[in-house]
Amino acid sequence: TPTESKSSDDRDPLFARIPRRDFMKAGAAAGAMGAFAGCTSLLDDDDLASASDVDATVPPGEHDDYYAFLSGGHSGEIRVYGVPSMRQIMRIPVFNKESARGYGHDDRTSEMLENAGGYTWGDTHHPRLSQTNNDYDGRFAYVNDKANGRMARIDLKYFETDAIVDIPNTQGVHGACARLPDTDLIFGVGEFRVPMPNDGRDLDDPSAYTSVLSAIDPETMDVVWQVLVDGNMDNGDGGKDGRWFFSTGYNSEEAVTESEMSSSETDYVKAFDTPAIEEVVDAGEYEEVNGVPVVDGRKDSSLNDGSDPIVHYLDVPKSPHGVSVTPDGEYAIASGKLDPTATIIDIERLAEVDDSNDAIVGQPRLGMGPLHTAYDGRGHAYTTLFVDSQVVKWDIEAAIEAEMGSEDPVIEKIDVHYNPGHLIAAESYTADPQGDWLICLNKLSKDRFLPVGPVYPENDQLIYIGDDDEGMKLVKDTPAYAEPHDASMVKADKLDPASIYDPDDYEEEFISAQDTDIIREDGRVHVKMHSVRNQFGFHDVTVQEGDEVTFTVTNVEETPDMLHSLAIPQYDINIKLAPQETREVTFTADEPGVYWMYCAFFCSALHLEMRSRLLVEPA
Ligand code: CUK
Ligand code: CUA
Repeated sequence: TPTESKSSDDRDPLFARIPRRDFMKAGAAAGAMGAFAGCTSLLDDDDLASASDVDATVPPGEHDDYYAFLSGGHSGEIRVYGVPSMRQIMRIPVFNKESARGYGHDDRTSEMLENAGGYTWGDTHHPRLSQTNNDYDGRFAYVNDKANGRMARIDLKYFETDAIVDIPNTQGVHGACARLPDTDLIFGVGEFRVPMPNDGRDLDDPSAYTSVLSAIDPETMDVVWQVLVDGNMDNGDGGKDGRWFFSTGYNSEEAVTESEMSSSETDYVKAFDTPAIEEVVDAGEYEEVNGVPVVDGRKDSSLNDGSDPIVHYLDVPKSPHGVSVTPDGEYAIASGKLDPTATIIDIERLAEVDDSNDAIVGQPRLGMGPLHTAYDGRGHAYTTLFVDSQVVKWDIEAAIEAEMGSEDPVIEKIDVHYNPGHLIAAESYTADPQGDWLICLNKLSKDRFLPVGPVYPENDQLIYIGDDDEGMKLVKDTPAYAEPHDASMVKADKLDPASIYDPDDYEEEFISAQDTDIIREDGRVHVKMHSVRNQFGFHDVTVQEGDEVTFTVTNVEETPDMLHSLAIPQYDINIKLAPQETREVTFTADEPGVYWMYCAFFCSALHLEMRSRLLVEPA
């Protein structure tokens, strides 16, 4: 039936709030399009041929054109896909422990996770890659932890997490984005409002709760300042010229229940004038809370009452969710979520007008549940419609010329399956999007894949957007484990990952065959050993019950792809060792007995023989 391809699902909480007439309209359009889709036999052969024209096949042995970095939501990780094949090439653990990469098992990564709060999970939403001059420079990716208010950095030389900051004074860091053109600040957008500091005061006085925008130095990963705001925030994006940062927000009502949070007709887009905020910090006009300078950017702050406020509050309908800046840097476009429109903010005007709302220059009517917007670099915007289960393509300049609320700027809609959140077009977050591929990250897959029990995969759909005459083409379904939110897509030749480790890049001591040694002093045993096909530096390592044991292990191979690991199962250890990599692990040998240590990567025909004994003598 027509409605099966739509998300007209009466359990959908968004649906309950859409005005009745909008529902009717959406329903009618859905019915019409669904009926058409159900009659494929009526399409002539030409239509069918053009629908399969786009070739996204990448033959065996060939490489993709793009890397896509998808967040993994509350799996805590990042996934790396090749586009257009949509093959998952790698997973990068970030806030989660992961045994196959030894992440959270060796001393360095477990200390990093411990120092970042010691949580065992996180909720990654927005992976953004570092840029130089508004183009990807291949150095780092940054991603937020919405759950525990953290920000992590991934080193793209090794595709591994190398720093995490646990951001003080905030709970739930949602939007994550950089100040461009040169990624000189990373912003974490505070979502949940809490007392400041959250030390037991004002427990049940929500009017005293606050949320903050946090600015993080991308090199040191220190929080350098925060701005206190009214209402909470949601997503964010940076302007292209080093000045503005935009965040959406719901709950301008500052309420604590769902119905109160969505009661008012408008919420804020906040525009942060970041150099002005830095001046305020330099002038010492802040309060230090938990070691961070906190600037008051609330509406009634004295810093906001002149003609040049540090934070502009724009009234945008209704619980705006996504916000993204156009590739030319001229507009910030925010989506209404509970309103069928998107709001176009003219960034240059923002600095000129007395009333910030006068910088709103367009409000096209797009459809039900608009969430996020991506760009092709040809003047088009692509917005996900969560409730309608569609992607709508529209013309940005036409939307500025049209009357507010007009549907005229809409060029085309395509059904997606189902309930899309983010979508990402190739290099959409740079000044020069590629305009060919778009991935739509759908929250529900319903009937698209073989059933696997009550937990369904999500569906990341590949859409070709490179042909404005032929229109958008849905090319591929890709099941995804819970749950991608956002992604960044970068041309493959802009990244230059290492194929083996460079020992100069880490602090652990490189252990060659000659260095292999056991050092014992006062209840401490330091085992230094190399590993190579098909053995560890020692056949046996003997320690005393109660000894504190450190293994420093190097994989001395120089052949790419020749990984080993050191697994000591009964001590819950598995450290992975890529070629030329050294890792350390420390534990207390508190159980006497014989423990086989083995290599967990299938490294050669004698891989199973690559094992040694840990002998723990009773005290
Ligand atoms: S959010 Cu998840 S679909 Cu974190 Cu950008 Cu909109
Ligand atoms: Cu080394 Cu298996």
